[in-house]
Amino acid sequence: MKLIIALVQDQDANLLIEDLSQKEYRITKLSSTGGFLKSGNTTLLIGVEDDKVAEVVRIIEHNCKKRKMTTHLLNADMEGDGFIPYPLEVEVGGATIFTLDVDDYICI
Ligand code: 2BA
Repeated sequence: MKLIIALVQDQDANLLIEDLSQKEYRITKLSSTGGFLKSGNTTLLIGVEDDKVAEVVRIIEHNCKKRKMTTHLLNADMEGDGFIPYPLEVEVGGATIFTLDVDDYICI
């Protein structure tokens, strides 16, 4: 069994969850915050059999779009004291996906 951890944009989360649920995947949705933009995003935990990982990744890819976002906030690794005087544009998404081996799966 695998645990898929998918970081997606909030705008894509509802349709993605609907799509996965219709195909009977079980999902936990967590509200999360991106470390760089410091804005909200969504983390999904999806436990699946090994042979379903590729299908889930395809469904995520189908529902999650790339978007351009701008920030004026400085990060810890940038020089300066708070704000960037010009907008910094970054491309976010479609999705960041981690796939982990699951040692044990117990529902009591
Ligand atoms: P954020 O950390 O808010 O990052 C938003 C977008 O900003 C990233 O999009 C990337 O395009 C850009 N970015 C991030 N760090 C940067 C840096 N040091 N310098 C310049 N640009 C930077 P995505 O790569 O699509 O990531 C979207 C969200 O997925 C991230 O939001 C974060 O919450 C999560 N994520 C991405 N990679 C991750 C990782 N390796 N570990 C944990 N979370 C990750």
